[in-house]
Amino acid sequence: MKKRLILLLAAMLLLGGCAASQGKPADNAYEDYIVVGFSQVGAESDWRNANTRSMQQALSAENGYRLIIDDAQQKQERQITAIRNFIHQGVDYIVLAPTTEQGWDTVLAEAKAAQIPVIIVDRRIDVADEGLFACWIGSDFRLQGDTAVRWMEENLAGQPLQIVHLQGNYGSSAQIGRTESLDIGVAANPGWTLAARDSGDFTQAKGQELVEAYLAGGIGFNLIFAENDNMAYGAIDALKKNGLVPGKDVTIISFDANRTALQMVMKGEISFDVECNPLHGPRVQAVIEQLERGETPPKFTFVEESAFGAEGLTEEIIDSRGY
Ligand code: GYE
Repeated sequence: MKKRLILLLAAMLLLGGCAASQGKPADNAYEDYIVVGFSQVGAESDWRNANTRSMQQALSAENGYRLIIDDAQQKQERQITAIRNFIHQGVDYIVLAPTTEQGWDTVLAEAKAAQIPVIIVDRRIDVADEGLFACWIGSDFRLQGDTAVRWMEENLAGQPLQIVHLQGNYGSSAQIGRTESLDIGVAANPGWTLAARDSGDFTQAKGQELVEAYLAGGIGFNLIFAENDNMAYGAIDALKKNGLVPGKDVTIISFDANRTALQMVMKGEISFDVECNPLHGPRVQAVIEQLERGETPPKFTFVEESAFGAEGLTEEIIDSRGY
């Protein structure tokens, strides 16, 4: 409560005049102001930016929150520093979208000692004591990978596949789950071989760089399994630059199902895109409300997701989606 009051005073100093002139209740209005420190992975992809926006919209001042976002630029050390800063500032809640699964025990023990509940979103963490976080909300990345592999088995049956595999940043749940599925698919399908595999860190630039390097190196392939849309965009640019037709010369499988990518699915450039839902803001808000009421939210919540091929996909469907 003490920390809320300090922020209340700061907020009143900043907003006092305008709050009064707009006729807003000036005195007790910020007493329930909830301060949330959000350690975000970075801004590496459209998915990530949609995720950040969703958090900003839900944990807004109008909804009674003061949200402090730290962009870790995909570096775990930066996230650890950000969490320590949040503890130091005495925030009410910490939300962590972790870069990787490992390496959180120490800093989360510090948050626990400071009695700050930690909510994990998106990727998972692997800690010895699950009491170090209140709950986790995110996707089943292995299920996403399995959905992609099943589509390949059903739709490309009997075709020999030379696969270029663009991976996300190593050690992240999204990379681990999607990679596991492809590995199992390759082992189970005698006609499938891995032509090349590397991490493109979930970015468009690295996706393009890798595919250009494979083409320049004479590596033959007819399918790209990109672990997110941005790497798929980069791959498509690289193919086009080299006179290859995405969707014809090379089949592209992707993850996230952002609007831009779904347009490419409609055009046939991406053959199949597995949805990964980034709209965690309202889910985190609901969890904080539960915690505020003294309730215990479910420890693990998986969001529901689907997947898209060109069949049945329309502009209306794409427009109606939230990202
Ligand atoms: O697929 C990718 C992002 O962890 C689900 O990270 C997330 C992944 C997402 O950069 O685009």
